[in-house]
Amino acid sequence: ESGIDAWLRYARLPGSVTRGHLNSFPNRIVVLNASKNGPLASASSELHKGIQGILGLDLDVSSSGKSCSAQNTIVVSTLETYQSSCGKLSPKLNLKEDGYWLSAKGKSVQIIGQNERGALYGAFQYLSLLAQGDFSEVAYASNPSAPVRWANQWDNLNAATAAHGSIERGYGGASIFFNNGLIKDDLSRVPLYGRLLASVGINGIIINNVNADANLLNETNLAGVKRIADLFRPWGVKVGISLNFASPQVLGALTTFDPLDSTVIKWWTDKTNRIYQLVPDFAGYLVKANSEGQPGPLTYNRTLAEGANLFAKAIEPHGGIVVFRAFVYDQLNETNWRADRANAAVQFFKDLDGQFDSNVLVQIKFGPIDFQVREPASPLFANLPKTAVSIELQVTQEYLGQQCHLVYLPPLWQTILGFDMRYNHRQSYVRDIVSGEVFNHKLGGYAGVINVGMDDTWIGSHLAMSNMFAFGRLAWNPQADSQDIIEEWTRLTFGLSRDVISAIVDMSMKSWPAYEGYSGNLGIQTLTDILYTHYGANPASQDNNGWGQWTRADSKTIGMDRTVSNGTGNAGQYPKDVADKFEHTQTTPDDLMLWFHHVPYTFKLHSGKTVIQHFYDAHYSGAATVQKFPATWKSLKGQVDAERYVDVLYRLQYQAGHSLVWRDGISEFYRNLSSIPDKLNRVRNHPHRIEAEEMELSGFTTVNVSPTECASKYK
Ligand code: BDP
Repeated sequence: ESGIDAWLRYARLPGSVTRGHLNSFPNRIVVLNASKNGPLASASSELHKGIQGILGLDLDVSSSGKSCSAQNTIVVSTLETYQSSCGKLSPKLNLKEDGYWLSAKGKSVQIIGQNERGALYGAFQYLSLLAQGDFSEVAYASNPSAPVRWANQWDNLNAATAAHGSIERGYGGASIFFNNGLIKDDLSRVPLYGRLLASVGINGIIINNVNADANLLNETNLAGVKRIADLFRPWGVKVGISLNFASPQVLGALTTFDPLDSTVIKWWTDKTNRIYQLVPDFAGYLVKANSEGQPGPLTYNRTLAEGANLFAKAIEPHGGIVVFRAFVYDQLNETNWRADRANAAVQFFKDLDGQFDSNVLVQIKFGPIDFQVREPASPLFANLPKTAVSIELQVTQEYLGQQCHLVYLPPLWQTILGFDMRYNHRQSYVRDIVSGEVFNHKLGGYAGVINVGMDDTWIGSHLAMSNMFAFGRLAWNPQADSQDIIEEWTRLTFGLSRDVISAIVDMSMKSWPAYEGYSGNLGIQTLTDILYTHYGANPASQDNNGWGQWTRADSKTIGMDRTVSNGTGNAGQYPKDVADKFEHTQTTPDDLMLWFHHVPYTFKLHSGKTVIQHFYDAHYSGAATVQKFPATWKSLKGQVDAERYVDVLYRLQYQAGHSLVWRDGISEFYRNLSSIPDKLNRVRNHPHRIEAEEMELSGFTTVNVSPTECASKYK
């Protein structure tokens, strides 16, 4: 169990579960009118393989026969083919693009997709039921919440090792796509990744870093992009790429990259036409422009919309889309108390509403800053009624423990997706804005920064894969229950043992609140190293930095004042009902108090605790929660295969230890700064902790530790 098959292991069910079901199981799979190497063909081979693995049955597979009489048969088809060869399906189906109908009644199973991709999704859904030992009769249609459900990879073209390209914020090894500035010869991981993505309804992928290398557009690499697209196509995953805005200059040797210049327009049009010659179903472009040093249209005094539309016009005749990232910010003057990076997206984009072409999708990070452990939903979601938008979530745990900490993310994502923006005083959940429903857009959707690599565990940790699984499930149905998702994932990944399921579900559901507890609470953001690594405790780096991620902590007070009356005005970027709520401490929830307000450490929260005592308590209880994880996991010994048992245990023990570093580092930092002691007298007083500098180990010497909070006596 290396992890390579993730949740698609198709492990044989025990006889006690299959008893009575094998005799009444269909004996063949019939696929109607499958295109060559398309998703229907994958559906059929996957069903065959899955049923063989799960049930030990070797079904006949055919593409003809008396398929319409569904007796003894699993029929797999698109709706159109089915209706033309077999007549109307009843009930009448209202399938959206990529949707499916799944009916399983004893020996008769129908898997009917709105398109081939939908049929593949239905097949995976059916296999998931079987793999969980669920033989109950079902008959239902399922449709995705939004048309765009894409993985974003931040892979670089350069070499991280001799053999593979690096991945920005990737924790699962080197790139599966690139090597030494080129696309790899060995792309054998690509179809395996496509299979995982398809199994949870992901229909597109951006293969390279948003900090994009123009060389991806050279002829050799475009031939490689075609090879990658050919390998993803059977899984219904369309390929797109991130663009470097200055490509016409850096690659094309033009003297300019001005988006309104005719030579630039021609350059991009030719490039786009060439891409579509090679990849006729190319998904589109992702663009990070004028952000964190990336080139963009502002250099030429053109608007961001003019920049986006440059690509939109080139790609429109081919049916592609342009995803333009809203992650553009400035306001990094820390001495100015009205400066606020959180304001940037709305300030850059609000006035452009209505100026984007209809095939542009503006991709918005879930919160106004950057994938922090707690943020309010980005106000930009409620400021672009005339523009199609999507939400960007991060599976790779950049600020959230980098796969060395178990942090199950759906509960965090759902605080955002379920947030009601009250646009025009009407119910307007973020999930309904990104689906296109609230403002009536055809386009809309989800991007997940996933960053799988060459590691057998894909993203670097077995348990973290539940986040990738859940990203797909939530993009399909943002109202799905987080706990149901982790239960399903656990059964598929670790089998049906009740102990294993309850242990993993319990740890996962507790993990985000625990991580928030020991890494930064009350909306102060993740108090991690902000300068570069984004890993480990470093509260001092949260001020005096040029990244606009500030706590504004001094010896008496803490928090960003984002009110309209006194602060940065950020609260006022939300629609009125919400703005009014965030403007005042009385109506701001505790978990966002320091996001919106600058208050004394002695400020009393709604809970009745002071801010400083809440800090201490939360850091202790968060760490205490994860202290129990190793013991919980050890209780499963013998019920989990040895390979994954050892790997997971190692990580949970590490997390338990690192949570103490977090707890003590943060608690002592604020104890020193505020001079207010912990009422329970825990801070600075940790009798059972083993101090590294007091240990002896040959070959090791004592050194000073930076940041100092992360070691007692700074050693
Ligand atoms: C930040 C990451 C950086 C990304 C940037 C982005 O630290 O590596 O390039 O976001 O999303 O969080 O563009």
